[in-house]
Amino acid sequence: MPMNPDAAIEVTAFGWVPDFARGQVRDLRVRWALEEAGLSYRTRLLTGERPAEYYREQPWGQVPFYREGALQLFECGAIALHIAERSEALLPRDEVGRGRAIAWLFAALNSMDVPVMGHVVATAFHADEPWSPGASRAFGEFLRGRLARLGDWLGDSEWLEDRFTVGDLMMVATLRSDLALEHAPDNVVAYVRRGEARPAFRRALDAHLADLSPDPA
Ligand SMILES: N[C@@H](CCC(=O)N[C@@H](CS)C(=O)NCC(=O)O)C(=O)O
Repeated sequence: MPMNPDAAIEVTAFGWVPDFARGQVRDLRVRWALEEAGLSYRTRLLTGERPAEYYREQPWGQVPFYREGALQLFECGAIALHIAERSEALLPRDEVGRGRAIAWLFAALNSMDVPVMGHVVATAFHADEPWSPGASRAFGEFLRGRLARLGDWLGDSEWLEDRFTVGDLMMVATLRSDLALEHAPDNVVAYVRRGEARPAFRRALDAHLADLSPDPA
């Protein structure tokens, strides 16, 4: 869906981030879910210092933040689930399919995001610390174990269950950084590339990048 300044749904994103974060900020996950669901949205871009009031919206001052009428949501998982409830493209209607999709959504944000973020923080964010190499090795090993099991689960399947769901959206989004994928078996890398090839993902990525100014405010 094209972005629409009159849309009822507003997504808060950053108006500038450093190069390494472009294409990785989590508003992209929300945009992708909206694209899959066929829902149009507008963006509110945060630039410069975050205003004190913003911490009353997102307790840590982070993005994404989602507003739709009286509903205000933070946490990309909660937002993605809310969007998925509106569209069978993301959440099967039958109880079993719906439950499995939600289980994978939690798995992405818990079982997988913890080792991914631990590895990123230890390896990249604190690269200059003396403890970085040891912590990076430990998280790398933890992550490799999780990715190997995910590869076993996937085998040669296209998606985590018998069709694409919000669980795949969140799993692909969680894994699509070089630091994570360098530890992944080939079938997991192919799975992530399959997710990134979806037209809805491409539209979301283009819109995310188009909203980012080249210079900090
Ligand atoms: N658990 C939150 C994490 C959000 C998050 O980490 N946002 C990052 C961008 S991807 C952010 O706003 N970072 C700036 C900061 O923490 O000050 C979610 O999944 O929505």
